[in-house]
Amino acid sequence: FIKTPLTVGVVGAGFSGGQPRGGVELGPTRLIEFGLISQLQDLGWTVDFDEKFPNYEHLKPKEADIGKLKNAKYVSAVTQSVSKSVREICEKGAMALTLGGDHSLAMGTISGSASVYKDVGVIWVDAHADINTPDTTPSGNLHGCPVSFLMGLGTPVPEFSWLTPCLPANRIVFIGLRDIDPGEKAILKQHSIKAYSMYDVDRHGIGKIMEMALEYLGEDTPIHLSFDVDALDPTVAPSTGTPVRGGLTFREGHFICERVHETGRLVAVDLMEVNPTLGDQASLVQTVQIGCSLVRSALGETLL
Ligand code: EXY
Ligand code: MN
Ligand code: MN
Ligand code: MN
Repeated sequence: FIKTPLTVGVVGAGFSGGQPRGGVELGPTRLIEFGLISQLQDLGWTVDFDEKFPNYEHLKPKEADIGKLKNAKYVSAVTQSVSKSVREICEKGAMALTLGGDHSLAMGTISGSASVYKDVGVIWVDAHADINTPDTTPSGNLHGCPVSFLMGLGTPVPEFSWLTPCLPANRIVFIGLRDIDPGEKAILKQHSIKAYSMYDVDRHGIGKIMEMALEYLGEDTPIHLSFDVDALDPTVAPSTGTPVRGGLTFREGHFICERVHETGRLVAVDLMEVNPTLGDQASLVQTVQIGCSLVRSALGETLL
């Protein structure tokens, strides 16, 4: 999967157009200020990172909404650009690490990894299922929709014609769910999508959940881990735009990352929805630090 010498390509995707709150575009800057790049180098990785973050402002169209989909043209342009960046990293045999930014970015990251690894399996760690379609979205916020766009569900949106469906329903597993809209529940059921809610985590324990998830995806499958920090309990990761009580503990979150690292088949990681402007200074530090440590775990820090 990932060629040696182990190389990770970092995409600092400071973008907030998939949701209404400002600040999440500062996630990548803060994660890097807190030392993420050198931490990964200390783990033995060669880090391919362009000091200047991609600037997406020039992609911002004047009329950005499409019907009720807010900023849809902007989201489309940015995710298309991210898709290309991730594809190029994967083509080199490096690991693609995308720092968000809001979770609409996963339209780009997963279409990018899936274009290189045709049978990629996605582990989507989130309080939310992010599987609303243009028809079911209650908010019009596209960070609640990336999975349905990747799967090609709902009324097609011409502006997203670049995004050809690349994620079959049996190539994704959700972990940590606890805030799902009725329309999303129906979609999960209709497509028999594998989803472990917090109820399942409590019932089985995170160790068993990960074994079931990995077995489901298959033992030869390249893995794309898409980690929304709001999967963690708000007491653990407070600085995020849509916090929901009753989430993963510090250890459960890290265990997920450690276990996927251990497979040796992790090809892409997204760390999404860190919003360093929400909450006080202590919340910011805590959330950014946990973001860094989740990434380090996924890249092999905590296994002996
Ligand atoms: N399901 C709600 C919506 O579609 O608006 C909330 C989505 C929040 C999504 C966050 C990023 O995970
Ligand atoms: Mn999400
Ligand atoms: Mn979420
Ligand atoms: Mn290792």
